[in-house]
Amino acid sequence: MDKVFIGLGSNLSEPLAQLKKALTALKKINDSQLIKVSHFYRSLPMGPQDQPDYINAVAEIKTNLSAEQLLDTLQNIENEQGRVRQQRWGARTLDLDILLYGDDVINTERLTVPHYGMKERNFVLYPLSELINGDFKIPNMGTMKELLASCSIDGLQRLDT
Ligand code: ROI
Repeated sequence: MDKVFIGLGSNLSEPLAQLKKALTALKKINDSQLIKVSHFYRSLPMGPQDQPDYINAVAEIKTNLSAEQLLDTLQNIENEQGRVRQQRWGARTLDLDILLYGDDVINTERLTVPHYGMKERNFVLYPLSELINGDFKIPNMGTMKELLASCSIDGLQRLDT
């Protein structure tokens, strides 16, 4: 089985409830197991500022699905939770991103893994750092520790839920 990390984000229609519902859906994915979930974080929007704050988290799963099969499954979950694809960088009900898929490097039309934006995104790196240790090498990006050291925690607030 491959160890996979998934980024969750929402800033519409009760974001906290959206993430909880998404985690319930992640538990039910075929040939997979939900292993761990980070704390939830409140984060300032990256992109246009005239949108609500986000709630973000990262989940670890183990899966026998291929990356493409997993992507299909995650897109189904997004769609079931009313995802509409609006403008790039705009508000969204639910985003589920494959951050890491084992130590695979994937560059296809549909998928870029490790996720291209993760090193600039504190709302990805900080929750992810709860689940993997500092010496872990993210393919093509460096260690978790190095990435954290060059990513400001500004605008990110860990929640107690
Ligand atoms: N900003 C934050 N804080 N969290 C997100 O999950 C998020 N997702 C996005 C964009 C629009 C880039 N901004 C975000 O897709």
